[in-house]
Amino acid sequence: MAISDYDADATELLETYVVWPDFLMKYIVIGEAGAGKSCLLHHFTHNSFKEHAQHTIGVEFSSRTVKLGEKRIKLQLWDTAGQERFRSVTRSYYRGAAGAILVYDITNRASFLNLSRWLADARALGSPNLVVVLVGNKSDREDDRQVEWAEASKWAAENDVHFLEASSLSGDNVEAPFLLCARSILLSIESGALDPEKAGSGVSYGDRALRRVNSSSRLSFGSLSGGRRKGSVRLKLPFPGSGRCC
Ligand SMILES: Nc1nc2c(ncn2[C@@H]2O[C@H](COP(=O)(O)OP(=O)(O)O)[C@@H](O)[C@H]2O)c(=O)[nH]1
Ligand SMILES: [Mg+2]
Repeated sequence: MAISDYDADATELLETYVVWPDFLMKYIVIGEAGAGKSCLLHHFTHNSFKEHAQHTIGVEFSSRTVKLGEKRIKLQLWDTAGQERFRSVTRSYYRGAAGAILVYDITNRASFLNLSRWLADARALGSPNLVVVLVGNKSDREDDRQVEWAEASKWAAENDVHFLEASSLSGDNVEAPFLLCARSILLSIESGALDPEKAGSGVSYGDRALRRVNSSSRLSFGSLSGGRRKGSVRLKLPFPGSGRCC
């Protein structure tokens, strides 16, 4: 048996046990201090509410791999501090982000009124194809609501961002913003608008994709090969929770 056959066997074995991602995507989570960014991320990565949340100092990193259709996507998640004094530090992490989860607190009108500023920063510094998902957090506190769903939905449409409400406490809709963002980015890749091989795109091919490129000298993603595609991919996105989304 040739050495390359052993290599092929070993690779197959590894792929059975190791989950290789097809893509890596950089996300930033931004918005006013106290909006619930860290709790939202914590629920997404740990499937539980973060008790005794403390102010984020500067920037914190976490990651989670999700599956959309046949694609495995490793999300690299940068949680930023909302306080003004950390602004210059946190802004340096915006560079080249593919996705932004922009969070406000539905019970705090000020956190909604400041959204334009956060969005402008993210658009100025993130990837040119930045996908933004606006999240109205704390939907469990309906009685204290200060921002109506319709008003936020209108703002989102005017500013060309996706929108939904979520609760990091109950877990309602906590996965949806991250999946919605990934789906939009994948569709940009599929349409040829976003090239993962381009620096600053905020997306790169993961090991699984590279392995396929190396072994067959071509991408075997079907349609997910940027502008070179022929067919089209269908992404099934199961949205957990019953919250509204547009
Ligand atoms: N009721 C409720 N409280 C939340 C929710 N998300 C966060 N909180 C609370 O809001 C406060 C700020 O949360 P944190 O995640 O630290 O906000 P950040 O500054 O945006 O990261 C904390 O006291 C959390 O317990 C939520 O969905 N519902
Ligand atoms: Mg925080």
